Amino acid sequence: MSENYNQMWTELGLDLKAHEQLLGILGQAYQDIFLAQKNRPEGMKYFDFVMSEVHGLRIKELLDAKKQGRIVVGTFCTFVPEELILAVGGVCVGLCAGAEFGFAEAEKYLPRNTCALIKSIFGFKLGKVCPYIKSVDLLVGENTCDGKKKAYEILGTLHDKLYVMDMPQMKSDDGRSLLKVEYKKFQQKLEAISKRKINIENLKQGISIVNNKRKAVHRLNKLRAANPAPISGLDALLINQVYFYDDPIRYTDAVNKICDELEVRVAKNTGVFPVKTPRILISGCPMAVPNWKIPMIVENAQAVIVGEESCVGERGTQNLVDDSKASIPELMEEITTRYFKIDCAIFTPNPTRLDHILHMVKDYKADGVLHYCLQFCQPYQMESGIVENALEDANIPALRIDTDYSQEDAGQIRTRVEAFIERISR
Ligand code: BJ8
Repeated sequence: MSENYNQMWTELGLDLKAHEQLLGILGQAYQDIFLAQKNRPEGMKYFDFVMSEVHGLRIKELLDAKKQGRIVVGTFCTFVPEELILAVGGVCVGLCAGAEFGFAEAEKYLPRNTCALIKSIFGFKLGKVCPYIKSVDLLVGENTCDGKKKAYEILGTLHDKLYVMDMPQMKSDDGRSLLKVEYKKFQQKLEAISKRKINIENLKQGISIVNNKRKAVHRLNKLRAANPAPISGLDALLINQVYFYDDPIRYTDAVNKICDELEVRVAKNTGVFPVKTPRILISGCPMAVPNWKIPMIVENAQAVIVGEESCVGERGTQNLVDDSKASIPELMEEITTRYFKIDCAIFTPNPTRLDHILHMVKDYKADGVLHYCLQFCQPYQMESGIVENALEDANIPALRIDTDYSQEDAGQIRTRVEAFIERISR
């Protein structure tokens, strides 16, 4: 970290000792997992810097933005439209929830058999180690899975800035209307706390900024279809994780720069792994920072991850908002249209997710799919059988892994992953 931020963290109410411990563990993990990789693109230096300053400089930027009268909004789900937050001049940050920290504290409020992602939200909050959750003017929950839905009721007693958005469960006309109404209510909430009105200009600008960010990651995705893969799955995942924290314009610029570099690699037929390296698509639950366990195991076993069918990945970033309309109601309609296409497993039925996985296998020339679930995540665990059947029908090898954030099962997962890689290498 470039500066000593102790005073800032103290003022935010962090537990400095616990926080230092967390940063120490993360710093070492980052060194071992990311910096130890070979043939990394030069452009990854930017993302390394962002990660090294994720609790430092970025938090300072958020606090500076607040001093200028801008609101900071924390989110946990890709259904929260960043476009509206930007339109009121706000800053949107996705809160991580990807580490096993403070679980003993979290389990005082949540049943033990709650998914690790939800426990992590509580662990970071209760352990006083997350400067983001301490900086927000609004924390947005959403009624997606039952676990999150009920957990927000409890989180609301611990955090006074929580706002919960209702969510449809079916892709019906009524479901779409519900989402539209919820986005309208969210717009009003944002306008009230920011004291700024959404108008055509700022809304179009918000849409354009987020569309550009998505276009940049679409460009990155396309480049990953090349063989040899020009970037590791770990680095590509990191870029997808930083998507949620960084300033969106600066991020877009950095992703486009790395894409320029990767284009040269593709033209020269060079990559991070040899041409015959088995190619794997990951599908399932989102992998929030610093959840790197599965990709690390896969790539250490000499396979390359070429895509993520995940909310920290293509499920979260596919599709743009049509910004050609000339009125706020029409633009709000287009925002609803774009977000309503997200094929999260909370929807029943959810056939477009299957289509998307099959397309991704084809587009990225994957040899197999690793279906990744967090234990106790009912929506994705329930869907994993449906996904597996669809892949079997299409003759695509699949491996189902259910895990959590601990390292206890790492050895067992490694053995299964290595056997799978051997199977798809033949
Ligand atoms: S749109 S995937 S980000 S809800 S892992 S908490 S589902 S029990 S994260 Fe998600 Fe939005 Fe859907 Fe995407 Fe529940 Fe499962 Fe836990 Fe999960």
